[in-house]
Amino acid sequence: MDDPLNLEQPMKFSGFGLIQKREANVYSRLVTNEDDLFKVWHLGIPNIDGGEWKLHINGLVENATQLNLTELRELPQTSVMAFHECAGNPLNPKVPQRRVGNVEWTGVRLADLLRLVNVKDEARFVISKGIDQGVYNNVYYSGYEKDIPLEKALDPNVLIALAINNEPITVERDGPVRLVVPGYYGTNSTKWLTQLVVSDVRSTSDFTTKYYMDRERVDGQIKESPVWDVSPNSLIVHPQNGQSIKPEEIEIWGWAWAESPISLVEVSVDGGETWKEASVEARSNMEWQRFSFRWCPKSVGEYLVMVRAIDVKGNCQPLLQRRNQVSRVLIFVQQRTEFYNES
Ligand SMILES: Nc1nc2c(c(=O)[nH]1)N[C@H]1C(S)=C(S)[C@@H](COP(=O)(O)O)O[C@H]1N2
Ligand SMILES: [Mo]
Repeated sequence: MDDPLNLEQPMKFSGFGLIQKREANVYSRLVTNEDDLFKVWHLGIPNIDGGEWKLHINGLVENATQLNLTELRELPQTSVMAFHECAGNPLNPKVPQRRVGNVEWTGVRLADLLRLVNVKDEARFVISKGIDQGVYNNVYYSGYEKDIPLEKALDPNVLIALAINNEPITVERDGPVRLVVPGYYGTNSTKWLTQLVVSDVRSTSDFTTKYYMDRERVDGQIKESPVWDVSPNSLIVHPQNGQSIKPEEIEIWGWAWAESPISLVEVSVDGGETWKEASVEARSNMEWQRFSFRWCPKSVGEYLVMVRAIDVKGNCQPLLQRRNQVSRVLIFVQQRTEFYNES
């Protein structure tokens, strides 16, 4: 259906070409249930036997190595709670989807593994490879491949994860092992992980060069930037798009997040004419942050409620045409919110 205002609401399940459900109540908790967290895959779900699974670490390292599941489980385990956001459809990267959740991952720090193999001086990137294979956008791929800068790979929040919300990750989602890169878009968190390659250059895979590469025209030139850091974004949990409310005080609330902490959230109840400051909780590690704003509608009618989050670096959600464009819901204020009750 044509949606000129782009009044998108969060989706529970997604995938490219899969079912998209619109349900906001799954977002009412700080920690998203694994069942409620979106799943995205490009190539299909591989057949992995945990007993056979190995993680190979090689490239620009002194001691290339491989670890099996038992060896990985014996290394020190860390937990990180973090927002997890999909950058959207790579064929349509400016269309907002707000496939997002906030979950706790547990596993081995990538930094610990990199210390184990002793990274060479020339190293600049860590390339991660997933074992899934299949066809995406009419091209066959024998694996999924991403890269992150070495500096990010050494961030203590970056994990080789074995569990989500204290449960072992399932092969259906991403198991037995996946990379998790908190603060970066979901695309960088390679699932069904089998190989890490330390490199002095970026990966040449289509998933890093063709897809998930933002392109913008600056002074007549095309400027490319990898889809890494998550830009400020927000999700209105209450009220929901299309909801009818009574002319009484309500709490407009939701979540805001970015690679850097969010320091300010602003709300507009007049379609962006005027903005007021909401209260926003301080960031705890890499979690999303709750914002809230108390508002009493002055009269019955239709209201376009908008929210924009601003991070500590001053980056703000743009109004339109970006994956993180200003969040909005259209709501109705009326004396009675229930009608035609025929029983
Ligand atoms: N191996 C592999 N890893 C992958 C993908 C994939 O298709 N294959 N999709 C990526 C994308 S685009 C996203 S948003 C996240 C989704 O992770 P989730 O399904 O656990 O939510 O996984 C990323 N990692
Ligand atoms: Mo994604």
